[in-house]
Parts: sequence; structure tokens; C-alpha cells
Amino acid sequence: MTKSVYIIDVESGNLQSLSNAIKRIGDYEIKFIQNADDFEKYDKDIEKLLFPGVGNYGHFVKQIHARKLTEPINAYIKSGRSLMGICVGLQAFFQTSEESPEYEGLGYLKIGLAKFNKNDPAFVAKSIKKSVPHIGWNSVTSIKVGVETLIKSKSLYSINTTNKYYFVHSYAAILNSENEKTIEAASAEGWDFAFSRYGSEKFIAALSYKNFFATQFHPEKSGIAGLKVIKSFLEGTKFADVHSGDVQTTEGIEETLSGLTRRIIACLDVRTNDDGDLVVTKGDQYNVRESDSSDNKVRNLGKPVELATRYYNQGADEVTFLNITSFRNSPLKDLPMLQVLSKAAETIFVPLTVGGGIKDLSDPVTGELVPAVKVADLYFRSGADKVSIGTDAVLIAEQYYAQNKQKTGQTSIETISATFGNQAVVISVDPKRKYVSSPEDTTMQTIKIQDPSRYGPNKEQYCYYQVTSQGGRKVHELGALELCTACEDLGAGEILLNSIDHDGSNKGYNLELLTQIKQNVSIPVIASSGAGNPSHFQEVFELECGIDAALGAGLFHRGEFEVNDVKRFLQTEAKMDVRLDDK
Ligand code: 1PR
Repeated sequence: MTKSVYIIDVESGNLQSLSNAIKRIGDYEIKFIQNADDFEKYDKDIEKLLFPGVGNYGHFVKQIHARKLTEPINAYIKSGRSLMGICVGLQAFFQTSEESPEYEGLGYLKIGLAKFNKNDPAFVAKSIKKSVPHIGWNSVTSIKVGVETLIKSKSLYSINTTNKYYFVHSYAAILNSENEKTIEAASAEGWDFAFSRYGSEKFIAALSYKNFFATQFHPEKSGIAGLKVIKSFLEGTKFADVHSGDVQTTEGIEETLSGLTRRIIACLDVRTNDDGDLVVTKGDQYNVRESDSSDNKVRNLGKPVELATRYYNQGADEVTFLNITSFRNSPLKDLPMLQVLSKAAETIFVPLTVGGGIKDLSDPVTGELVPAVKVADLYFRSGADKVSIGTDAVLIAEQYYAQNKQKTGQTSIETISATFGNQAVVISVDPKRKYVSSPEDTTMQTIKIQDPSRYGPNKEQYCYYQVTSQGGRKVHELGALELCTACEDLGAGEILLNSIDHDGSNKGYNLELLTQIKQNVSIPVIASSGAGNPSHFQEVFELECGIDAALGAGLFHRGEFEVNDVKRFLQTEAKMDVRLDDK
């Protein structure tokens, strides 16, 4: 018999994925609750209520109060029925957050949320920048009273110490002496806690008390291990025995400085081919046309949803779709791309990023201005977790420098991050090496080339990376470093760093470029372009600057390696920590 599951919808983030995850688990019908009236209408029928949220704490809490949901939620919990909070839906139950001190949470635990410390001593000691937000796959441990024995032998709603879960947040209930006292007192009253570590900071990853359960991570984005957590909640199995399928090798495996695993992303460049079909393609140095065919056709490597699902099943930690020609075709007209996304979100339970044409647009029918934040919203509603901005970021950064680094609050980067959180905004950078004889020849920060065999054609010993827009077609007088620092200042949450010189080359990542950028920003940097075999992933993760994630395209499309081949190589050969999903 179909059962109903209720989701509180305060228009915060990607609810589509949560609905899809629930439907994947069983025969459930989803009903959304947007305000007190909806709550009243459904109240007597609700037995399982989910409370998800991403983005800004203040925005979220304000919405709950404005929609008069506080009282019904409190009364619901008091009545003994089950509720599960996710991410900001966990945070809302604490007292306050540094993120928005003016807003009070629901105050179930007298804990204040704080921002992760970019200057974490563990990182400073190694001269590495700690990235904030905390994005990626982390373990859930049991470092505090009471929980240790519990979570080792039994799992809290299927959460256990051997699986990895997907986190994305900048603020957390970080343990300090005051919070620890609160946790100890709560434990004595019957609360259960699970914890994670980000660098040297430990924070609450999940908690439960009677019928109330919440996770800081996103179970709907945590692969099969995450679906099991939702299933346990829906079926009410609070303490299930840990089963052998959950156990993964940890012997001899590194403990990363951050606590996060080595994140592997599969990327699909998507465009309409000459026959008008949306296909996955892949270029060499951004040229996606077949050089060996007389008609010079766009290289067609397969169907986007099919390939993306394959990579998810192969163990990809994230999937990225880049609509590489949407600077030409408005994404508002590009309904197939939205369909690709919503189809992909039905079967893929790891984060999805979409890029291409995210900027202010005019409606193709009415001619009215559609702000970038609306365009992004369309993608989020179709199942995206992050949007990636390329061309518009370059124009924004140029304007930022022209106006002496003044922020307008109106750009796509600022408006999307203010509404959906900075973790939702990725900047895709398309740089190309430019040689110069001396650092004085440019206003951009240059790199001294170490290896003489890599000097420029006129023996230039310096270079910088000049950014391009429109998929490499237009070159700008702006360096990749200058672009990235401007975007970070404007509120971007992550950098996807391509390299036109290395794209499709299979010769490995552009280590010099990656090092320059990573050493100068405090948001996560994803290495992209050039991966040809698993050892290239090892090489990039071994960089001292601490690259956060590595992306591959061609090697997966050509079927030379599966995603899990890369992960198993990293695990067995390099003893690196990777996520291998549950069965
Ligand atoms: O500018 O905001 O409309 O976004 C367009 C997006 O499309 C940008 O993110 C831009 O990087 C991307 N793009 C545009 N043209 C191309 C092209 O290839 N002709 N693809 C393109 C960029 C680079 C990577 C690629 C890696 C790994 N693709 O995504 O997947 O280089 O490849 P490899 O592992 O095979 O070496 P906007």
C-alpha cells in the first residue's frame, strides 16, 4: 500500500532529489507542506515528516517563522511522531548561528553554530589552505560519550563508521567546551550523537532523540549508504545491526588532513549535435569536432543520462554536466537540458552540478529580463545541487576590477550565493597559458617556470594563465588567479579549474596552474583537464597545496577506465582514502 511521506518545503534547495530518493526506496507518495495551513490540513495523517534545507541559516529560519511553521513543528514532535531534519534542517534545531546572529533557531539544544576555521592550526602547520565550505565525503565517527560502543556494534538509523556521507556546509555545531557540556547533559537524557571531523574541528554529524532525528550530511546525496539512512528512518529502525556489506578496508589507509575522502568527479560536456540531438561530446583543447572525418562532425560519445547513470553506478562522487554551447542558445529555450537533469536526478544519488548559460537572460518569448538567480532556480528545481558559471564570471570579474573591487550585490555570483548559499556556486575557469619574458610585462601575477624544457617558444621563463570565455573562443586580459580571487570575494563556493592546454591530452593535470590557484584561495579547487590514467589522480592529490577534488572526462568516456578503477588504484597503490559505496 502506498504510504505518504511529508516534506516541509520552504523553497530552500533541491527537494527534487530528496523526493526521488524516497521514491527509489519504496512505494511512497510525497506531499509538500509549505505553510501552517498545509500543516493543519495534513496534520492528523502525518507520521513521517522530513525537514530538509540548504543555504543560509537566517533565510531558512526566517522562512519557518514567516510561514508560521514553528508551532506546528514543535507540536508535531511533542506528539511523538517522527521527524528527520537534513543539513540546515538539523541546524535549525539549535539555538543560534554565527551566520545570522539576528535569527533564533528552534532551540532544542543550547548550541551555537560557528563557521569552520580557515586558519585551522592543523592546516597552517602544513602551509595548506583549509577550504570552507566543507564539501565532500566524510566519515561519521563516535568520539564522544555513550555513542562509541553504540555506533560500532549497531548503527544509528543505518549510519555507521565505515560508510562515507556527503556534506556541504560552512557552519556547524563545532565542539568546544561549552557545546561539549551541553552534549554530555543531553546524552544523559537519552540523546544520541554521531560526529565528524573537518581538519582539527569536530562537529555534530547526526543526532537523535526519541522520534526526532537529524543529519548534517545529505543522505539523499550519499549514494546507497545514504538511501539506507532514509530507509531506516522511514521504516523506524533506529538501531540496526551493522552488516558486513558496510565494512570497507581501512587498514593502512591514510587519514586525510581534512577527514574528507579523495573526491572523484565525472564530467559530461553536453551540446546539441549537427542533427539537433543533445549528446555528450569531448574535445581536445576544446575542439569537439572530429578531425578524422570529412564532414567534421561534433564528436558524439553517447546520451547524457545514460552515461551519467553509468558513472554514478561506477562510483563517481559527483557528476557535472556542462552545456558547452549555451552561450549561444539560451538555456531558457534549452528544455532538453532541464529534462536531462531531472531524468538524471531520478537515478543518481550523488551531487549534480550543471553549467552553461547561467547569467541574466531575456525571455525568448516575452523579451523580459530573467535574472540569473531565476535561471539557476530552474536548474535547482530540476535536480541540480550546484550551478557552474563560466562566461559570466569573467565579465563580472572584469567589472569588479574596473570598479576597484566594489561589489554591486547584483551579479549572478552574488545573487545566487545569497539565495542558495555559496556552496551552490561553482566557477568554471577556462584558462590558457601565456608566456611572458618578465613579471613586469603584465599586471597579472606570473609563475616562474621551473623546468627549462617547458620555457616558452622564445625562451620565456614566466607565464600566467589568461582566461577565456565562450568555451575558449574569446580571450580576456585577465589572469586565472585574478578571476578566482575576485569570484571568491563575490561569494563563489568552489572553483572548477580547467586548462585548455591540457584538455583531452591525457598527459596529466596542469599542476603548475592548480598550485598557483589553490595556494591563493580558501574555497575548494577541483582539478580538471588532462587526466589520462589513475596515476594522474594520485599525482594531483599528492600536490602539497591540497587539491580538493579531481575531475575526469575523456578517460571515462572512452571506456579506458571506470571511475572505481581510479578509486581502487588510489586505495590500493597510494593508500588514499576514497569512498566505495555500499552494496
Ligand atoms: O560559459 O557559463 O556558458 O559555461 C559553459 C561551460 O562549458 C564552461 O564551464 C566551459 O568550461 C565549458 N565548455 C565550453 N566549451 C567547451 C569545449 O570543450 N569546447 N568544455 C567546454 C569544457 C572542460 C572540462 C573537461 C575537462 C576534462 N570542458 O569540463 O571535461 O577538461 O577533460 P579530460 O579529462 O578529457 O582532459 P558558460
